[in-house]
Parts: sequence; C-alpha cells; structure tokens
Amino acid sequence: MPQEQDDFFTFPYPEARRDESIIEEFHGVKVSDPYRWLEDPDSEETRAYVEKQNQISQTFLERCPEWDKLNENLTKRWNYPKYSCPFKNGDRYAFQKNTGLQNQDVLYIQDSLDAEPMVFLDPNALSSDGTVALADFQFSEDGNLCVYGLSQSGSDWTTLKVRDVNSGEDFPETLEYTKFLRTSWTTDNQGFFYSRYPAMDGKSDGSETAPNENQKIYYHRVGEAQNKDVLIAEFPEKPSWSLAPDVSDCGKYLLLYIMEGIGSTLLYFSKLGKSEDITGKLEFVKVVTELDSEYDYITNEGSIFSFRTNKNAPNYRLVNINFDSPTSENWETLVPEHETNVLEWSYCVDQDKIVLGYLNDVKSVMQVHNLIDGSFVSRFPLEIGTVSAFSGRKKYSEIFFRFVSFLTPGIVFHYDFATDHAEPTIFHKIQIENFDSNLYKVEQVFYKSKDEESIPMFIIQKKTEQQKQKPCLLFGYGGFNISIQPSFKVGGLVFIDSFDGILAYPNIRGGGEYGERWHNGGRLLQKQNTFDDFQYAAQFLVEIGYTRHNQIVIQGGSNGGLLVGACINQRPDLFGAAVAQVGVMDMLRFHKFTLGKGWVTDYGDIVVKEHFENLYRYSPLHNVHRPQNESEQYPATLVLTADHDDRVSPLHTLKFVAALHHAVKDCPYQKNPLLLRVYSKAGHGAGKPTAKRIEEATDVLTFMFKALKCKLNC
Ligand code: X99
Repeated sequence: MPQEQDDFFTFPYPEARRDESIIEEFHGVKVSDPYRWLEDPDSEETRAYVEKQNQISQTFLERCPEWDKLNENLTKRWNYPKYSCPFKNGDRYAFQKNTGLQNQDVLYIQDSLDAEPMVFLDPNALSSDGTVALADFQFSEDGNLCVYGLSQSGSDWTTLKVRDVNSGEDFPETLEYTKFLRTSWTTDNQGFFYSRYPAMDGKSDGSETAPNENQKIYYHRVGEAQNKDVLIAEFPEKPSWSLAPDVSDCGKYLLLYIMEGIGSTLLYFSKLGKSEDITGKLEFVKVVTELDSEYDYITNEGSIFSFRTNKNAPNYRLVNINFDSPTSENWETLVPEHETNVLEWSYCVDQDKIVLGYLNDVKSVMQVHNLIDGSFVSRFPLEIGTVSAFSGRKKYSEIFFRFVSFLTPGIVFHYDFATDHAEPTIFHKIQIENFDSNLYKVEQVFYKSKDEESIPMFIIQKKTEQQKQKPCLLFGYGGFNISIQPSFKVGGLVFIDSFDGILAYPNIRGGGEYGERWHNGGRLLQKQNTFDDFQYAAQFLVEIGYTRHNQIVIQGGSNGGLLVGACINQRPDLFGAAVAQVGVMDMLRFHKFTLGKGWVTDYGDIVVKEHFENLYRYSPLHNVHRPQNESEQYPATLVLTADHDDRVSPLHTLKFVAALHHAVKDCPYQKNPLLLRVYSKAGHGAGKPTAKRIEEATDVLTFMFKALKCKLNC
C-alpha cells in the first residue's frame, strides 16, 4: 500500500526492467532505449506492468469519495439530446441523434423535414457495451444505398457494409482493411471507389503496432464480394503514400488525392466512362506533382475545376484549374486569399453558389459567393462561436449548418436558397434543463509569448463581482494545422461549477488559427514555439491574477499529450498538475508505428540531422529529469492511454511513464504522484461509448480535484 507522506503518498511504482543493451546511434549521438520491450503490447511482461500501474492509479482515484459525486454531476450534465447536421440524400434526409446517455449516436432518416424520423442504423444494437461504433457513412447519389463503416473498441480500422435504404437490409459483403471512410460513389449508384490496405500478416484489431503501408484504391460493385473489387490505382514504389478517391459532381471524373503525411496532397484525375467499363487500373493525368500544398475539390463546370488551396496563399484561396490544360501557369484565382481570415472550408450549393467558412481570430465567419466569378453575395449572421458542421451540395438548394460555442451546446440551422430570403431558420436547438448560460462569461484575451508573438486565448468562468485566484484548467493542442475553436464541453463546465474553476484555451502555434503562418510557427524546427506559447499562457494567467501556478492543471491529448509531456519536463514549476492523454512521447520512433510516418510533416524526420537534434531536445521520453530541488519536482501527473489506440500506440505512454518513474525513484523532492491509467477496449477517442467517456472524464476530474486540492462545490 502507498505510504502517507505530507499531503500525498509515495507510491511503490512498479519498476520497469531496463535493458541497457539497446543503444542506437543517430548522427553520432548514442541513444539508449531501455524500455524497448514495452513496445510489444502482447508480452506477459508488458501486460503485468500495465496491470500493476492500473492498480495504483485506480486505488488513488477510487479511494476518493468525490469520484461518485463527480460522476453524478457529469452524468447529469451529459444527459441532454444531441443532434448532428442533417444531410439531404435523394428525396430524404439523414441525421444522427443521441437521446442523452446512449453509448452511440443513432442514424435516422426522414422522408421530409416534418416527417417522423425512422431509425436507419443503431450501433447500440451491435454490442452490449457500446464498443461498436459507426465510424462514418455515405449515401449513394440517389439516396437509395448507404455504405457505412463500423469500428470496434476505438480502433481506426473499419469494416464497410452496404445497406439498402428502402428495405433496411444489408448486402452480404463485408469490406475489410479500411481506415477512414474514403468512399466515393459513381453517380449511377452501382458502386463506389474506396481505399484499403493489404491484408495484415498478424492481427489487425487496433492493438497491433505494425505500420500501415501500400494503400490502394479499388472499385466495389454493390452486391459483389470484396475479392471481386477492381484495383484502380496503386504505387508499390511509394509504400507510405495514402490515397483518397473523389468522384466529381458531374460524375465524369475521378480525382485521386495522394498524401504522404498530413495536409499536402498530390492531385491526379482520370476521366470516367460507364461504371460497367471499370475493369482495371485507370490512367491518371497528373495535375499537382509536388507535395507542398493542400487541395480540396469544391466542384467543376465541365473541365473547369474549383479547389480550395493554400498554394501561394497561406490563408487559403479558391482556384480554378482547367483539366483540359492543367498546367499551373493557367490556374486562375476564383476567390483570392483574405488578408486576415483563414478560408477553412468551402462547398458548392444551389448550382451556382459557394458557401465559404472562414476563421477570424478563432471565430467562425460564413459567407456566400458566386461560383461563376467568385464575387461576394452575402454573409450569414453568426454569434461568436464555431460552425462545427455544414451540409449542402451543388444539386440541392437547401443547406444545414451546426453552430456551437463554449456556452451553446448546438443549434442546427436550415436555409433554402430557393425559397428563403431572410435569415436561416432553427431546425434543432439543443436545450439543457438547469443550464443558465447567463451565469458564465467568455472573454478572448491576447498575450505575448516568449518571442513577442501575440497569442489568442479564450477564458471561461462564472460571472463574479470580484476576480479571485481560481483553479485553472489550461488546455492545448498546437499542431497539424488544427484550430482549437469554441465548443461546448461538459467536462469543462463541471470543472467550473464543481471547483469554482476557470477554463483557458490558448490558440498556440502549430494550429491553423492563422493559416499556414501559425502552423509553420509551431512545427518542424519551430516546434518549441508550441511549448513556449503554452508555458507563457500559464504565466500570463498568473500575472493577471486569475490563478496561481500550483492551481493550474494542464491537459492535452494526442499531439496535445506531447505538449503536456514536453512542458512538464521543461517547466515543472509552472503547473500544479498535468493530464496527458494518448500522447506521442517517443519522438525518435513515432514514425515506426501504424500511421506515425505521416506525422513527419509536423515533427520532422530523424534522418535529417537538424530534425534529429530538435526532436531529441524536446522528446518527452528522452528529457525526463530527476528533481534536484522542490521547484524541479514534477507536477502531479496523470498519463492516460488505451489498449486499442492504433493512432498513437500506447507504447509511447508506457515508455514515458517507465522513464519518469525511474528518474524520480527514491527522490525526496518528488512527492506529487505520477500515475498511469490504461483503459481497455478503447482507442484514441473516436467512437468511444458515452459510458466510457463519462468514466474517463470522472477519472480526470477526480485526479484534478485531488492534485489541485480543490473544494467541491456541490
Ligand atoms: C492523423 O494521423 C490522420 C489520420 N488520418 C489519415 C485521418 O491518415 O484522419 C486519414 C486519411 C484519410 C482520411 C482521414 C484520415 N492525424 C490527424 C494526426 C493529427 C491529425 C494524428 O492523429 F492531423 F489531425 N496525430 C496523432 C498526429 C500526432 C498524434
């Protein structure tokens, strides 16, 4: 049992065996990797290690009576109906709904907007514990068929099925070895293009770590077995390329996007004839041959194709490319880059209009332009917040979009260009009983980082007469061009209410909040800016009197788990507690597992000397320290992962915790706990059943409660 010492306990952390024989040399630097054995998820030794760690973390959390209280608060708060943004498919509409605490959202279809919705697919019926999730779905052009992907236990792997919308029956075939539903139907509704990996040698349930390579594109005819699928495109000399097909609105072209990492794509196309004639590999014309920019198909008028791109436009623009002569000298700008606002997405609707979604200082702006000349038509009125989903197509005059914000759980709007001339109408508005948004306030502040860059940050708290120092949850991500926009978070509100706390969301560099400039400012050799921005956020919050360092808990997942890992190594004195979820912790080996190779675009490639030196300088696994005094003590830290996380393999977290525990062993200055919790039948986050989400949120809040020594308000 743990021994009581001061306010916390010293824990008999399990010692991980150190294999000192594993040493690799990078650019003349010898690096040892004593916990390499933890990379095998299936060995008895790894399993035993995880079990011992779980016993300690569970004891820590369960000893605490507040777990039940927080669980009750969270469950109450979570229990409100949630609606997705509907899609129009043929003559019907489809949308997802969750009554409140259902493990998985249910997919409904509706014959008209005021018809009774009918259950089309209920993933809750597919497993008793909610661990089978609907990963994605796509209806055929006429809306009569739907291809959908199921995933299990949180893995990225999906199996595809096809359902007849009229009968509700599935076709017999099951398509295996796909990740991320990248399907695109031919417009005759006979079948679809999709990308898949070759069959794996070993297991492929998401607990494996083998790299995913050699993706290929196939055409699948509905009703046929997968082994009858027609191979359309493959690049055996480029095993790390990932491929995505996209049939043009007119049905006459197949676009092929090729990625070798996150973001930038190559772009090829092939002309399509009748789908019966698809019998083998297609000939592709190369439009973009350098992997330096992103391209997003919007629509085409004959051979003139419109794309959203950041080619020569760090805030993105719309460009027209004539596929009859696609050379870049002939490209024409349709909507120029905006000076300050980032063009995040665009859709063609109602034949000749384009809806553009911009980000202005991290707040959504939505406007309509003319497809023919790109000119501005109108702007939709929006409150401060985020357009989190949009649906609309060239052939339909109707659109739907979903708005969320820190205090707005979700409003789905409907607008019909054919009949509406006024503002969009509310289609679904989420109402939460006993939630009064007027009790809270949201402010956006701008603070200076280490290099004087101005960083935006949202701060949410209860309205009070007088500002006093409060427990503060500081959340960050900072990578992959992803913007952290306002959204409604139940766990965050429970933190505010139960602990009289503050939430702080700094929009640190590496994200896409200010386009490519922001992303570039926090990746590759600039990655340290991401960590500095986060550390300066903590300092700023203390300087303005909102909190104290020992009341700050930092939290981040995935790339944000790396952020938390790096920050507790670099500035343990700034934070009272830390929660790192599903993080990338071994920066010298991330590229070796599952999809990790793709992250080289943000993190860099160890074969390049400067990249290696940079990664080695901040890699959480390689920079753990033994505290030499009180202020070097690690904050109370909870590190979380899950056994079916095939996005960021749990080995990152296990090796990091083993190194942390070794570094602090018998250290008199390390009194704060350093805990590891590994969830089972769970993955990186997508598709997690509500019950598991609430359990994890309860663990995290209970940990924060104990680590920050909060008072429980209710
Ligand atoms: C990915 O690794 C993306 C995974 N992914 C694909 C998709 O490879 O989401 C893909 C192909 C086709 C369609 C959709 C996808 N991501 C997404 C990074 C961050 C991201 C990730 O998960 F860019 F948002 N990471 C984990 C980066 C480091 C930690």
